[in-house]
Amino acid sequence: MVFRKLPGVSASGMGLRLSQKFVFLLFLSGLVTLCFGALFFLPDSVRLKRIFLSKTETQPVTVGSGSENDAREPLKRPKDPEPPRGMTPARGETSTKLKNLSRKPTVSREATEERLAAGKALEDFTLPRSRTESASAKATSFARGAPSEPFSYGKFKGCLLKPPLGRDSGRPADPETNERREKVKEMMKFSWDNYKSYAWGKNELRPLTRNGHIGNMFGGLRGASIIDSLDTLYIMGLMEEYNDAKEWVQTSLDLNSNGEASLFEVNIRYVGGLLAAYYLTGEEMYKSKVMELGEKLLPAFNTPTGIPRGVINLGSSGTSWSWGWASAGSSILAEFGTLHLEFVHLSELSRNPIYTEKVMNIRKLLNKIEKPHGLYPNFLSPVSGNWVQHHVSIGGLGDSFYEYLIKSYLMSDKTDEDAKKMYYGALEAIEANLVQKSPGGLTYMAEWRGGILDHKMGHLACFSGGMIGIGADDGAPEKRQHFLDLAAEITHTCHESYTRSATKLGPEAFRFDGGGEATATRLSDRYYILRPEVIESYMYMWRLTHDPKYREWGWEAVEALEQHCRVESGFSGIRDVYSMTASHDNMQQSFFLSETLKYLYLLFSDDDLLPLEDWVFNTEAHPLPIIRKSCMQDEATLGKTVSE
Ligand code: DMJ
Repeated sequence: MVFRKLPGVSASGMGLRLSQKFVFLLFLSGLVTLCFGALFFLPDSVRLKRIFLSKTETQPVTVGSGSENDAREPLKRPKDPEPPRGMTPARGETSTKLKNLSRKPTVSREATEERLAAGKALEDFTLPRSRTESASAKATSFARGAPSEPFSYGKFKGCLLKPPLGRDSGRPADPETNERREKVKEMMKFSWDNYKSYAWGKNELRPLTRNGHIGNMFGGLRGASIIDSLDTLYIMGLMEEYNDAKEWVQTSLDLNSNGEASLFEVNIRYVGGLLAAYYLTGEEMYKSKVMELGEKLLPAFNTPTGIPRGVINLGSSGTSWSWGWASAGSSILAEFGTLHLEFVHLSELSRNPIYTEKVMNIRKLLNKIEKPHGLYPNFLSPVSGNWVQHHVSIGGLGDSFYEYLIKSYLMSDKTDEDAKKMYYGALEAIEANLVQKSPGGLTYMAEWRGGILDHKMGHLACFSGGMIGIGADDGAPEKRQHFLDLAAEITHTCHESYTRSATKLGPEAFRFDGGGEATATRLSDRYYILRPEVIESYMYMWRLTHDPKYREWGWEAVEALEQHCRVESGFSGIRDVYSMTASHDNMQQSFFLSETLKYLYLLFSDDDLLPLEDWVFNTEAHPLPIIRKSCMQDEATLGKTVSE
């Protein structure tokens, strides 16, 4: 609009009429409001925004949907962008690639190990150029106190107490146990082959419709089943399959995605899977991939408290959001509390302390904040650093936070005293407030809602048998036997939730009120999606006690999986564990390959396959080595390798 003096019209000031002035002012104030308002829509990382809104909360944009029942694997996943493709297999798309892959010469596990022993894989770690520059700039500013030498794979192997794969790849002497182990290996091969035939490169297999599932938990990253399977295939000696997986990571894993991902899921599956593959094989390619990915996760921590939000854009914006279903823009305990193991290893490999600093900051905040009855509620504001709701659970939303406390202590070669203190403190509060005994004598972990107990235990909470078991030995001397007994009791209860169903598989959640015990009372809790937690506890309890019942229980699970979940083209979850007429959910979850089958295989193997003296498993069952700082810094161990 152009303002000019009109002839013969009385005017004042700039020669504008009063009404024109008013319109002009109105326009100006509208413009200013618009500009200021626009600041709220800028990503957190934009400087302008930080200048103007530094002290205030930048309203978190919320995305996706999910269920408060399970932060680790939201049941109501954010809307699936890939509609089922009916019975049309994804074969056409992948067959050429598969043909090419099958022509590649197979590298045997022995050859990989020999090559490593000869020190050929010990090239210096290099990041892609642009990332190296920014990573090294950060490294310089944080370098004080960090070891200056680059990570040496040879030295790392020299610091292991035992060979990772044991004497004979963990093959048990007892023929029946070995037969059972072979059966589990066959299940893995069957799951893998079908994934490869029908869903290659997608995230998961839909075994009924014979196609791939992408989902939107991984922000456009693909191949979740491949990354999750690398270490399982390797320890099972399925080398042709392992080599196909490795080849895919090398040539087709595209980290330049621009989608919105769950920070937690990408961390436990992709970061964990790549780290484990690197530590087991020494292939530098895994290391550079995981470092590239790790750096993409860092912007999630750009919040006023440094507590990351749940969803992150993996593209250059690095914008992050809270889950739409999480109370008041909060972050979830089981999500931001399940980064520690992987991030410490990212620092270990890159010699860049920034990753450790990010997770230590979370630790510090949680340590300092007041806890109701010593418990850690599931929702925390990344802005104020305060709890948002007083809901406490050892199952979904809370679970792996506790797991990572004790595993951080173990992975630090028992030097991380804060983790130890926090773990045993939390366990004491859990015992005082949540652990219950049913009238029928079953020990279980109830949930806690602001002081009111909900007498329900989720399948997810069944990992706690194993967790309490591996932490028993480092508890106060007078408590050790008690912890081991508690671990056994919880594992027993979880086994009961399986034996009390028609299929001998356990429901998603079971209750101890309304007349029943260890059974699901709600229709919506009756499903089983190939989850590992109960079998995970059998595996740990077997290693800790060698009570043969754990192997028997594991075998019962194998038989039930075979009978109810095996379909023509893979394994599928079922909708009702109490019905013998199977209704399949058409999903072969990637954690079935990574966790359920791996834990079963370890259960029927000798203890020297991935010995607990050297390895901790992340929450997706990816083995990460215990970091022996003093050994790694010791000159004498340079070049030393443990003989396989
Ligand atoms: C896995 O992704 C991990 O075990 C996670 O910690 C929980 N949910 C699934 C398995 O149930």
